[in-house]
Amino acid sequence: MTPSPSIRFDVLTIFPGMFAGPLDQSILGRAQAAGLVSVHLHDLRDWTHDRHRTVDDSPFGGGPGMVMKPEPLFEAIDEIQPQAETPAYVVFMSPQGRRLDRALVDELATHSRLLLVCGRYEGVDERVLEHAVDLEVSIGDFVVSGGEIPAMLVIDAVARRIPGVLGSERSLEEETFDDGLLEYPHYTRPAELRGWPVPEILLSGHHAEIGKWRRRLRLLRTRLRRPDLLSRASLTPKERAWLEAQPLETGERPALDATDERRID
Ligand code: 9D3
Repeated sequence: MTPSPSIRFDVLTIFPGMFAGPLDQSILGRAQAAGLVSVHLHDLRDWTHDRHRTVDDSPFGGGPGMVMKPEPLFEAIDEIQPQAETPAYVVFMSPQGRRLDRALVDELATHSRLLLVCGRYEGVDERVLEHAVDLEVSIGDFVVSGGEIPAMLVIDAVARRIPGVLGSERSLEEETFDDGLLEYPHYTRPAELRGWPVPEILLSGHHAEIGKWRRRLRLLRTRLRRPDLLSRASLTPKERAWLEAQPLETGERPALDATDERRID
């Protein structure tokens, strides 16, 4: 038996209670029960020294909002780091960070231990970022209320890259068929619902034809919704030529109308 790689997440937050539900369900719950993933939550206020357990202060130089005080963060990180054999790669969740994508998820999954630090308030004292943080990560160009939900998202996405976390057949599938295209549309029973039929081909039992139909829809749908993905997707020259020849409005439902900004024409 080869040992299964596992990953440990430490999370530093003023809201550890936010993490209980989401991480204990479904795939992540099973992965934790199987010992493939562990999540250790730490309440930043445990490293304050005043009666009010203060973690923020007003910014030097003035301006709106509050800043996370550096001392509780430094002391917490110093105490959490030796709690396991390997020191953690320290990630600060921040709107100023590197945008999370598949490549970054894979990079993060190469570490056996991640310490995710969740920000609140307008920001954190810059010295923490300079001296205690390895990487700042953003989940996208929109504002959320703090680093906790972004950290959960990182845990979910990174844990899925650990062998055994998904069903073995499913993770294999994700490796083998990761051709950079969007998925084909899915249907289940009933074959007709409120007058809306399932595409006839799917009921035909002609598996080769169904496979071709699905591939065509994946190509058309990727071009319509995410043309940015096509340059790096694995298409045969024949498929590229076929797609070039298709009218732009093919293969999508009418709900995508002329004003839809995803249209490329
Ligand atoms: C007014 C300037 N805002 C910066 C865009 C202040 C601000 C808003 C929200 C500062 C921090 C936050 C809390 N957000 C996060 O901590 C956060 C976040 C995000 O808002 N978007 C995308 N990724 C992330 S990761 C952490």
